Amino acid sequence: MKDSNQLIELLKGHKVYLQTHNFPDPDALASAFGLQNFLKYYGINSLICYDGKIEKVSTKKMLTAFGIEAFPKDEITDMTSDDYIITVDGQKHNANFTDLPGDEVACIDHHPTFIECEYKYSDIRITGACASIVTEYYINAGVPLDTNTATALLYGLKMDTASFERGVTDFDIDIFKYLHNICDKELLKTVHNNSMELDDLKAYGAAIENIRVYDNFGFVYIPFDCNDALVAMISDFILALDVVEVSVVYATRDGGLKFSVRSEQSSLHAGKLISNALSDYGNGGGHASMSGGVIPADNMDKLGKYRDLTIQNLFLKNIENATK
Ligand SMILES: [Mn+2]
Repeated sequence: MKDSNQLIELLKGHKVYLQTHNFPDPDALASAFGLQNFLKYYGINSLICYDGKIEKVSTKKMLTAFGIEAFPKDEITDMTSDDYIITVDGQKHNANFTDLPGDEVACIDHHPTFIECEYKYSDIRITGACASIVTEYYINAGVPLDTNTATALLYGLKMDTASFERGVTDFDIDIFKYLHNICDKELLKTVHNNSMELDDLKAYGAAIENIRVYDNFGFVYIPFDCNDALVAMISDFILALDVVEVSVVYATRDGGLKFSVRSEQSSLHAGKLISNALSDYGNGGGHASMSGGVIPADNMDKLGKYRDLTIQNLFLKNIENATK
């Protein structure tokens, strides 16, 4: 168990930023918000920041619903190398984590580490959501958790675990029980409904039209720009098919390709699969059950004339190797 006093002592007297991974999702924002309020209890003010955009309308709505203030990096012009950064729901050196001027002194995350980084305070645990780790800070330190913050944390936990069906641990369930008793159930329902956007339907349509299934491997290309969250949603959607146990979904993105992989097979690690499959063309990584990656625009030529076939073969070859 981590002693949050160490974190408080470390931050005292410094300007503190809570940086989430780029293109933050509900868990990243809820975790940063929860941590921000936790630190406030000790008189430490902090600012939530991120690179990229908040693309989903539902995630933007979440900010309004819970009163979360988060700033894109372009709006933060006065950060210096003396300022302290806590990386939340992500780690320094990751492809989805922009290196800002501040000093990354602390990390609170629930993803596996791909590139080691020395933090003065590090709390990295593999759980369903980063929000669970942040909630435990309140419990262990006996810091009062208000209804609004609890509801935000529960929303993050719910979203990141696909309503407790993905990557969920006993720890997450204990935390759920705790948050469930405090949260505003009506508010949670309001934020949770209305999460589908009209544009999403277009992507679902393309997925239904383009899906190819080989054994229990589902493969979808969406021939237009989709945000990261939507690519991930389509991947979950494909996985819901009874015959599909591994899904690979990719869409056009900034001239390159954005990938999302899901695996229900315990013998097939989604993070390793994408990392290996894309190693010569781009990068990727993630959990055993879910992962993501990109092929940047510069490397698109490398895929050759039969791009989709090349990609498909990269994955099939690696699936074959992994399950040998
Ligand atoms: Mn997360």
